[in-house]
Amino acid sequence: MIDLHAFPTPNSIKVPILLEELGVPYTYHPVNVRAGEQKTPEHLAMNPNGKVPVIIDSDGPGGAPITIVESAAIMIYLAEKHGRFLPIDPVARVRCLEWLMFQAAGLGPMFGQAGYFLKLAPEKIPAAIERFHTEARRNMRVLDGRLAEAEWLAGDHISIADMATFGWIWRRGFADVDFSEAPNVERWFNAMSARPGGARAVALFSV
Ligand SMILES: N[C@@H](CCC(=O)N[C@@H](CS)C(=O)NCC(=O)O)C(=O)O
Repeated sequence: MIDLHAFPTPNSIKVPILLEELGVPYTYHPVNVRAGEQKTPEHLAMNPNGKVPVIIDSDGPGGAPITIVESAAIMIYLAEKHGRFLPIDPVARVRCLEWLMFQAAGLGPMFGQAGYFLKLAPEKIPAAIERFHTEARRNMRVLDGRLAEAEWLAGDHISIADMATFGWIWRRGFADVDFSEAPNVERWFNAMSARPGGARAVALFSV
């Protein structure tokens, strides 16, 4: 059994998409990040970085419980444990890991910072808005280029790279990014949304 501590956020939704695709049972524990619940002592004991998502797998390595933070690490752990969605073929595997890292270190942070400076910052800082919004849109075009040449990010088959990338494309409005320069991302997003994992994870986070 997996305990999922999360909230309807771009980084959180990756995990229920994968759990649904794997058919692994889990219990969702909402952590209201708008109310600061990610900074409580109980949450910090699980994740000293004070963020979501976190999972606890009661059946971890050697049968012992394990707590895991950082969404990309969670995705790799679950994919390896269940032997799905992290390709074995060396080329597809390296493509999967490339796009997983692109999301975690590039597209995700740029969308997050663009949204912060556009929507939440107490003062409007034009240089910061210009920097991060431009970068978010550029990352979207890079993603579009990959999806123009391949059906899925790792190649012919869906992988954890697609599931990880879905969250910020789902929440693209926060960063003021759309599909106008990214028709291939739109095709891919619609395909992801129509799959059981995408549809059920979105429904979970819509209540
Ligand atoms: N690198 C982390 C980022 C996690 C993250 O930024 N989570 C956000 C929600 S998408 C959060 O917890 N925000 C609340 C906060 O920063 O206090 C991961 O991929 O898990």
